[in-house]
Amino acid sequence: MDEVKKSGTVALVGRSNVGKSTLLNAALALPLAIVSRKPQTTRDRLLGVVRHRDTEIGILDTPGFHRARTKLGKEMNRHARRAAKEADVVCFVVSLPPKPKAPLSPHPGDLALLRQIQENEETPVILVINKVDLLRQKDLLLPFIAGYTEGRTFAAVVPISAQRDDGVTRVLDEVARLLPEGDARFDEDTLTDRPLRYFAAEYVREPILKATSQEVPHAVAITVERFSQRANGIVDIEATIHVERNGQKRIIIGEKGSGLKKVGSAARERIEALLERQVNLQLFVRVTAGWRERPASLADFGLALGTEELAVAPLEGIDLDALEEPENEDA
Ligand SMILES: Nc1nc2c(ncn2[C@@H]2O[C@H](COP(=O)(O)OP(=O)(O)O)[C@@H](O)[C@H]2O)c(=O)[nH]1
Ligand SMILES: [Mg+2]
Repeated sequence: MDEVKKSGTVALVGRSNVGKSTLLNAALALPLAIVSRKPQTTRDRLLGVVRHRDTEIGILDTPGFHRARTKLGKEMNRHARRAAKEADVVCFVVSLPPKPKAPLSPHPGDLALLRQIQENEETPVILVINKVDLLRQKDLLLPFIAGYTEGRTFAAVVPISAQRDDGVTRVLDEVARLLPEGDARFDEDTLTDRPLRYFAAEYVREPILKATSQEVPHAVAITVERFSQRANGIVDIEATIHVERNGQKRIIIGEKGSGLKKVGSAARERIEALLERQVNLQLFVRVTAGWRERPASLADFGLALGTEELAVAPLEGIDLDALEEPENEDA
């Protein structure tokens, strides 16, 4: 491995569902972050560390900017704003629409967000155009890109397909080019700043996002009560699935517990792959009414950023309706 000569962080920011977490996973060559077609899958920021040639890149995956209806949603937007402020480089990720057809124009929510990010920060911004695999008529791409770049300055523009790992190396090349000289900040085998139990919780949430719809995915939070390893290496995990209402609890448990069983086995497989250990996973479902509005619950569930105010108000002066996003139909 090359000696590290440069180091720094890049924040992946953008609307929900454009493929930020998929891009992080492609860069890590590991499905660390959870991905789904539901908006607001990512709830806080997640750091993944890659060594790219002579550069150590800390990649900050963030929640998608969206019109927040709950305290949870507001915290999520703040996580993203803060990551964009702190990072050395911002990758502003946009994507082609699920069924691209001419004429393609930029999403108005993207333009509103760009205005705010570029006005308030001196940080260089790389425009990443994701999901180019959806485009059969490749000649539509250039005018689409021009819709973003006209009258704006980007440090680079990189069309990619995060899902097919196409163009991801170029994103890392461009990020590395913009990072300052410096020593490695992490051990060579450090992958993330999050503890394993964080991923255990996320990997329980992921199959629930996939199996449920409408309000249920948003009303779910996971806490891990036990995470311990036996002498023979087996890892025992006990986790609670918090929902807001009894009806949601019934949906998750399913007929004779079949729903919960499916969630448990999908989550267990995912956790075992990360830990490379056999896992014994026990799940409980509990109604914690109104948790998304209760600061104490958000703190308990590890979703609060804290009380410190951002120097820049999140999403000030943005047409929030432009950020409305239906569930993604692709993938
Ligand atoms: N067709 C296509 N779909 C993608 C691509 N990248 C991500 N997706 C899908 O878009 C959805 C949202 O992805 P995710 O990474 O969770 O988006 P995020 O909300 O920005 O983090 C998922 O269903 C992904 O599988 C891509 O390059 N091409
Ligand atoms: Mg995400």
